[in-house]
Amino acid sequence: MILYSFRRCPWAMRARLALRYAGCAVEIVEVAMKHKPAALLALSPKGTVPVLDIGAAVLEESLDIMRWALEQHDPQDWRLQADASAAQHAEALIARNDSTFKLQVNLYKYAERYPEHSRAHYRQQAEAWLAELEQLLEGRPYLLADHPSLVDAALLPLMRQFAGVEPQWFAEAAYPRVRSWLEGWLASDLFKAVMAR
Ligand SMILES: N[C@@H](CCC(=O)N[C@@H](CS)C(=O)NCC(=O)O)C(=O)O
Repeated sequence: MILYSFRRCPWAMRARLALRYAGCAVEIVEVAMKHKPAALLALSPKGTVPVLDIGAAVLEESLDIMRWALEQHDPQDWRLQADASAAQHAEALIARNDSTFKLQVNLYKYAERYPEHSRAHYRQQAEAWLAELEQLLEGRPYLLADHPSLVDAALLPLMRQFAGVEPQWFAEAAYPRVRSWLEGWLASDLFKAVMAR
């Protein structure tokens, strides 16, 4: 199996996290985004990464890749099969992360391209999401359970990107649980392994 990936892409990151957690043996091909390999475009003309070629099928969305990986092996119940309402909540959070928060991070990170408002304004817009996650982390180390799950892995790469825009602001912001949740993931063997060069 081949995963077409780009090391710093948040969507590729979360696909690699799930594949590695599930112990799937994949060959990772690092794509030069300005020179996408013909083999990738032949499999997936839309030209985004990650793309997973499993032989019988091609998965072109990071979330599909994550779900496929967890179907292979899910020793810590990342799918939250033991708690149906948490699993539903996970879907809703991931959907908002991938739509609203993604747009907010884009505006915040590239504020100079959207001069209608200041970077601080775009950051404030995104803060509602941080406040919501902060509440979820009250009394537990992960977003929806006492153990890591799909939603943590799906959300953390974009939060990492958000935190990296103004690291000093993030370090001092009123979201200590989000900060330690993120720091814990970034320091984990799993995350380090998927970011290794
Ligand atoms: N919804 C897609 C998003 C993937 C995506 O947008 N990846 C970016 C890189 S971070 C990409 O490949 N963009 C195409 C390009 O830059 O040419 C997924 O979750 O897999």
